[in-house]
Amino acid sequence: MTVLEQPGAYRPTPPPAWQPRVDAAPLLPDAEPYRLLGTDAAADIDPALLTRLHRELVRGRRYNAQATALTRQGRLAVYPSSTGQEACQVAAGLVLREQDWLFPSYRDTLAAVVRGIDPVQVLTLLRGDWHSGYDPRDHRVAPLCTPLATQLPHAVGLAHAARLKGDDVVALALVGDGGTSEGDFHEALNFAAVWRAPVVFLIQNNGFAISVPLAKQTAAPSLAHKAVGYGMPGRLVDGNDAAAVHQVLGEAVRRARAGGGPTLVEAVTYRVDAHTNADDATRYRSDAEVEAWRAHDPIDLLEEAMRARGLLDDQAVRAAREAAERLAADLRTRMHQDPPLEPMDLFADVYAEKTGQLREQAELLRAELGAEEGER
Ligand SMILES: Cc1ncc(C[n+]2csc(CCOP(=O)(O)OP(=O)(O)O)c2C)c(N)n1
Ligand SMILES: [Mg+2]
Repeated sequence: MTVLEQPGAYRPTPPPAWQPRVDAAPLLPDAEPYRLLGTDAAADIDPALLTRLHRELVRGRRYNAQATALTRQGRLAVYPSSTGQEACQVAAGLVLREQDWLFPSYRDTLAAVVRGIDPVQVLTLLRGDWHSGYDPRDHRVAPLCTPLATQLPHAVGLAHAARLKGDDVVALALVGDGGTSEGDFHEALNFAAVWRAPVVFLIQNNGFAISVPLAKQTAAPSLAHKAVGYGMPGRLVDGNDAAAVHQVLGEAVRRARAGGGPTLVEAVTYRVDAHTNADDATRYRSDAEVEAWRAHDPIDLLEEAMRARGLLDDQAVRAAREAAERLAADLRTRMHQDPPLEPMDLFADVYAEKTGQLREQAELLRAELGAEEGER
């Protein structure tokens, strides 16, 4: 007879795993989105940072307007504008060190531009010309990701691998409010916390997943609260306050770099334009709602705070706008040129080794191109 078979002899004690392992309270986000601009603490922000943020916000607004115009001229297949969300985009593009990695979604082209990639290269995917117009390794920016939230496990994998190798690398992954409902979001956050991976997740909560408002997406108190369930801190920040987003992301990046593990940041912002140029937003939201958010505009908030400190005058605003016009003019000129395209490139760089199906498709295309050539 074994001890397990003796009645009353085996009284297992609960294993320690059932007990809470960390105190939940320090992980909880603030009740209200954190703000800096317009508060007393704004007096301490580095003037050089404010000037940089301002220049990039103004350039970003113009870049979005120009890219949207290019869709009407048939030069871009589709454009998901980040107008209204520039504070998140600019902060994400500026907050990393050179060796760090950014993992953007399709909406985060401005963050990639701010990080230093040529805007024409950034827009190549949305033009439909190539898989990605830039080499991710050149600027440590992963390809723009259209399948929702799939960039998040990639970011965790890269960050975890860097840590195992002893490389000083932090990954910053961007995702939308809608993307938080994907399984990839759960898997990425869970493993990031278990492995204490040096990764920061930034949710840009812009109110909608195409036409679906956040209230239909989740019953959570906030998206930042989701962090607690994974055992990482959640931060809630005003996504239109560029200084606040930059500070909160900066703290999270430093924490990750120091071995403190991941952070989930929810930036509350608003998608002022439609989902893309192909969407009619008037079908699911009111003009009054959009106007209310225009009154909380990221550029206005920053300009007000800078003028209050004597850090911005009309001449500086004019100079920022002129720089933005130069970017737009350059984008127009170069996006109106037809790039030389090699159709067979469609099959390059998809897999290290082409699958049978891809080889078959490549042969079909080659035959078709050959036939066209013969007809000429
Ligand atoms: C896995 C997957 N499912 C569905 C879609 C179609 N889709 C494209 S954008 C989008 C809405 C995403 O909303 P959100 O995550 O809030 O990002 P936003 O567009 O607001 O920046 C959906 C459902 C997709 N791209 N990928
Ligand atoms: Mg959204």
